[in-house]
Amino acid sequence: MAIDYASKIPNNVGLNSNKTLQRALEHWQPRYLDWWREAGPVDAEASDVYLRTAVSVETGGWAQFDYVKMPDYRWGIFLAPPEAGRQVGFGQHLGEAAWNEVPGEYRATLRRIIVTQGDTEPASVEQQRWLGRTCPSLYDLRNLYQVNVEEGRHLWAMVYLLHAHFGRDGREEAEWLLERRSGDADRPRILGAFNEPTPDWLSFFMFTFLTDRDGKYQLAALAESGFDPLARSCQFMLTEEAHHLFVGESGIARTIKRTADVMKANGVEAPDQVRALGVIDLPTIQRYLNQHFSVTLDLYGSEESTNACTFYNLGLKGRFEERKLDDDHRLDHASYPVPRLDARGVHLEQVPAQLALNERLRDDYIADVQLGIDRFNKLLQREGLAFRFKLPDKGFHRQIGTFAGQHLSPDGTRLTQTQWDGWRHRWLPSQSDREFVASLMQRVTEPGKFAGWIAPPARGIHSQPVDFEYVRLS
Ligand code: BYC
Ligand code: FE
Ligand code: FE
Repeated sequence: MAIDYASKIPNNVGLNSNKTLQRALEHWQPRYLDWWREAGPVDAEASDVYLRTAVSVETGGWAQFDYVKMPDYRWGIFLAPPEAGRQVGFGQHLGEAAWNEVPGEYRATLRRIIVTQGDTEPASVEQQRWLGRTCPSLYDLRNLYQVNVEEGRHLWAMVYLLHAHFGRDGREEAEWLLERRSGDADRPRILGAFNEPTPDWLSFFMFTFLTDRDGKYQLAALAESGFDPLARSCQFMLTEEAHHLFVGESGIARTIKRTADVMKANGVEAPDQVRALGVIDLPTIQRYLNQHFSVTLDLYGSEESTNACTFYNLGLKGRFEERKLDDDHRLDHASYPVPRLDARGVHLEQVPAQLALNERLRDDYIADVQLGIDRFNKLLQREGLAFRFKLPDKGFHRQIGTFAGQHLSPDGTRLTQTQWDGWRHRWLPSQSDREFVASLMQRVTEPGKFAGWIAPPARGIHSQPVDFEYVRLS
């Protein structure tokens, strides 16, 4: 399924044959570019960036690498190929033909899901706006820009659905998606994590390792949707997501590697001695991990949610890999354990599975993050270091659901306010941690050279050497 690149808006949805929709999107396009210039990556307008662009949505055929100026990137609308005879795979419409149009009574609910998803995409670009100024290498700068243009395209994917299926309301929502701004006091982005700053590259790698992984799990749940255009949009977005997760995980691994090398070469372990050698000490990396993990856990919503129950029953949002699960896909009689707090502490309680879908997705996510942590710990083991990373308890530092307003330590012990105030700096990045990390963020732009706090990658992008000129700065 080739993509029509002759059009102003590259697409594989036959935009040419729907002039009204085409005009509406062509009207939105310049406003999108205004947003990109105002809120997207700084100093990047004129640089040539070695980017991957989607050219078809077939396996293996969707990535073409070449130098592109980012404002000329061909943002477009690409749906995964349709699946003949696809049926709704869960909920009360199980087994009915999947919908190509929004069922009337589900409009408001579905629009809300799409707007929430769409809002995160430009938010992340805004959060990452300033990072180009402190890139540790051209290789990393290129990866940042690749993530940025693809998050921009994910916004396009959701805006297409709003324009194509939600009429005037959808067009208004598409405008507002360009109006809200990450961290803005008056018009913030919708979800908490997307209003947090991403001030340095350690935060960026944590964000792409942890928060883009929420993207993976939420998109996978939406890729099961009975509303076929949403399912196919999300399937294609997931293929791009894999690279974002790679950028995060490999970025953290390279940071750990560099620290380990310096620690061994100098025979030091104490954090201040490690810092004096210009690398990030492992306990600081752990605190950044705690911060980003806990903020991202909030993105799954409350443990028990009637919203999630409705999304599932109506066939709008499934579970992770719903199709591979071996049960009745209705969950009328199933239960699922959720954490509850009482005077004694945290315990698990079985509740109706339909109400616990947020918790289940969060648990699936946590298991996936743990695999990444295991890989970091293998790396430490290979390096002969005793330090190990550990995910904090899921109740640690939470703002949404059962644990909101409570204080738990990373090992899950309930704390008083005074204990929390006294100890939180051990577990979350302090002002001085952030200042230290910021002090290392020196821009390196000579091909093949890397900032002192991070190891080079094992290989380059798309078989290019590591010292390839991934960005030709203007
Ligand atoms: N911050 O019933 P509840 C990505 C609200 S990331 C602020 O528990 P529900 C990406 C909630 O909206 C994937 N508010 O929640 C990653 C509700 O509001 P109302 C993004 C929050 O609805 C990196 C109320 O609290 N996609 O793609 O079951 C880079 C009660 O909530 C938060 C999606 O999230 C929060 N953290 O679940 C780029 C998928 N959590 O009704 C991109 C679409 C909850 O009182 N979204 N609230 O006004 C959804 O499926 C659901 O909206 C949520 C929340 C899972 C987010
Ligand atoms: Fe995305
Ligand atoms: Fe992403």
